[in-house]
Amino acid sequence: MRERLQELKSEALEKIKHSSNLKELNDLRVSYLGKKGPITEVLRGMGKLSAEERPKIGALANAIRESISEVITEKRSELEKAAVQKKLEAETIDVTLPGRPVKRGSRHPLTKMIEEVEDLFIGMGYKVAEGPEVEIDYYNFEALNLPKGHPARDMQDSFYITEDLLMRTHTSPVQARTMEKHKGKGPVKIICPGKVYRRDNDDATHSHQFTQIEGLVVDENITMADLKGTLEVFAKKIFGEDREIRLRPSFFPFTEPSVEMDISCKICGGEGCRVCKQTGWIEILGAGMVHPNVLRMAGFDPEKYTGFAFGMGPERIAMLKYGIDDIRHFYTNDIRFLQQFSVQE
Ligand code: FA5
Repeated sequence: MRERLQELKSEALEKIKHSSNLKELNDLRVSYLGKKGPITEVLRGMGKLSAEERPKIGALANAIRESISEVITEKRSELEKAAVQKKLEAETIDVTLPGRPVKRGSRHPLTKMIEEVEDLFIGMGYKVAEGPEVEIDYYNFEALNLPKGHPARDMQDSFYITEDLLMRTHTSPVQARTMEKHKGKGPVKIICPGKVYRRDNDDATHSHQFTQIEGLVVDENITMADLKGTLEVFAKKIFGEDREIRLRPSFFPFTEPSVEMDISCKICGGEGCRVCKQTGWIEILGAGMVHPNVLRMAGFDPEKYTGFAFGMGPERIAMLKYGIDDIRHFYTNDIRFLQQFSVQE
C-alpha cells in the first residue's frame, strides 16, 4: 500500500509538472485529490491493515495529498503568470509606429472663393448685406426698372412660385432693399453674396442654381471711373497682374450706361476652347451706373446722388482662377474634385 501510494505520488507529480494549462491542472487536481480518485481508492483497503499500520498509512496518504496540493498550487501560479505574460506580449503597443492619418474635410472651393472676394471688398470699406432667396416680383424686377411686361425680363428666365413670388434670379434686389433702408441718405457701400435661380439649361458654364456677389456704391460724385478702378483692383487682386480684362458695352435695365467684364480664359490661354466657347474670353460680371429710375424708386434723389453697381458669378471666377473646366463640378460633390482644395488652412 505504501508503495502504491508512493507510485501515485510520483505519477501525479510528473503529470503536474508537464501540464500546460490551467484546465489540465484542474483536471489533475480533481482526479488525484477528489473522492473518486486513486488515493481514496487505495485508502479503502485500509481495513485489511493492522491497527498499528493504519494510522501510519493514513498519515502517509495525508502527507502525499498535501504535497500534491502544494505542487498544484505552485504550478497554478506559474501557469497564471505565464498566461499574463503571454497576454501582455500579445497586446504590446509599439509607440514608435506612425499614427493613422485623420481625414480632414475642407471648405468648399466655392465658399472659399466667395470669402476671398468678400475679404477684398471688406478691405475696401464695403459692408456685407443679405436678402431673401424667395423674392417678391417688385424687388426682383420692378424696383430695378423692369415693370411687368418689360421685354428685358426674358433675359432672366425665372422660377415663379406664385404670380408675385419667385426664386430671385439675381442678387440685384438687395440693391433696392438696401437703398430703401438708407431712406435717401448716402453713402451706401455694400456687397451681397448669395444663391440665385434661373431656368437656364445646365452646361459647362451655366447652372440653374448658382451664386452671385452684388456690389453697390451710392454717394455724391460717384462716376464711371470709380466703377472701372474698383473692377480693375478686383480683377488684379483675384486673378493676378498678368491676366487681361476687358469691358464691353452692355445693357441692363437697372444701370445706364452698362458694361460687362470679361477675363482672358485661363484654360486655353486665350486660344479658344469649350469653356470660353472659342472666344478666348469669359464673362464674369455685369455692371454699370445705377439708373436714375432705380435711385428714385428707392428714395434717393438722382440729382444729388449717383452710384455704380456690379453683379458677378463666383463659380465663373473660381473656374478661371483654378482652371476648372465645368461648373457642374461645384455641385456634384465628387470627393476627388473637392480634395484638390483641401490644403491645410
Ligand atoms: C445680372 O444678373 C445682373 N443682375 C448683374 C448686374 C448687377 C448688372 C448690377 C449691373 C449692375 P447677368 O445675368 O449677366 O447679370 O449675370 C451676372 C453674372 O452671373 C454673369 O456675368 C455670370 O458670371 C453669372 N451667371 C449668369 N448666369 C449664370 C448661370 N446660369 N450659371 C452660372 N453663372 C451665371
